[in-house]
Amino acid sequence: MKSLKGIYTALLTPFTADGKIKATVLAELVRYNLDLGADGFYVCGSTAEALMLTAEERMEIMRTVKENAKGANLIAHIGSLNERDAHRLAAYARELGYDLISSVTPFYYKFSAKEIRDYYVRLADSSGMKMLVYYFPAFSGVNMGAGDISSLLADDRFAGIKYTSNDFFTMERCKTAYPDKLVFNGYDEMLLSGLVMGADGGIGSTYNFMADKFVEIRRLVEEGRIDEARSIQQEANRIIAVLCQVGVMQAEKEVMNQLGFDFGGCLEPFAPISEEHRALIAKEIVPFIRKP
Ligand code: MN9
Repeated sequence: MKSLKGIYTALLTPFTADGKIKATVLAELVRYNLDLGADGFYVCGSTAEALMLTAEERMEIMRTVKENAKGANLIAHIGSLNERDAHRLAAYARELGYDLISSVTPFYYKFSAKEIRDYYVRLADSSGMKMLVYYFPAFSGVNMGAGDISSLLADDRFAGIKYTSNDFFTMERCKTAYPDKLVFNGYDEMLLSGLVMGADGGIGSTYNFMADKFVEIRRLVEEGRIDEARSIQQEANRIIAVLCQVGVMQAEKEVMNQLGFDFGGCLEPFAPISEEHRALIAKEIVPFIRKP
């Protein structure tokens, strides 16, 4: 049974000016991340702008990544408020041979804990795939305590959780209660914190061009070399601070463009990046990133 622990890039999606997916550039991104040492890919998540895409577009991304991932671990985010689409995408993930499916907690309509649990159970049962809960309260507006999360992790259908929160007390309580379940740290700027509290790895958007840094942080933590790990986290965080100043998604795509990928920009409603921000990225980020 292969390990699903490790560093997973939450892949960005390259688009043409009229919003079509650039499959060849996405394939180049996958190969670049394999060279950076990524253990796997989190496909069609927030970072991919997947919630702004059709089911067919998401299937094209899932297929393109599978064709180029060279056996790396694959997790498909199949979540949607259109649960019919979510079931179609979950079935497609199984057909392609993905390792896990994942979904953001159903949002907007303030669903109850039981409605959220039943949503996950239906998707796992209909696809026969194990589910990785995507917990991102800052974006979804759905807050769960250790009790709610534990009621999910107690069930065999759940492989674990992508935990994008700075509440490391709750993370530690869940990991201690369910040591065999996967817990992935979701905020890249806090990977070291998550790892020392028991996370099995990380899933992140800045990994698209910094996976090598995060692979090294995880290796150093495993060797107990915390001070060295912290130095690399500080290096990554200086870059992440600039990304946050610009707008994470728009900035990340501009980094890819300046690294030589014909990546394009974000889909509307995201605003295009300014010339001032392009210059800031050229000065403060790209010189410190490993070139393809
Ligand atoms: O899980 C990720 N972001 C998105 C949260 O999914 C959009 C992170 O990788 C952040 O982008 C990163 C920078 O704040 O930690």
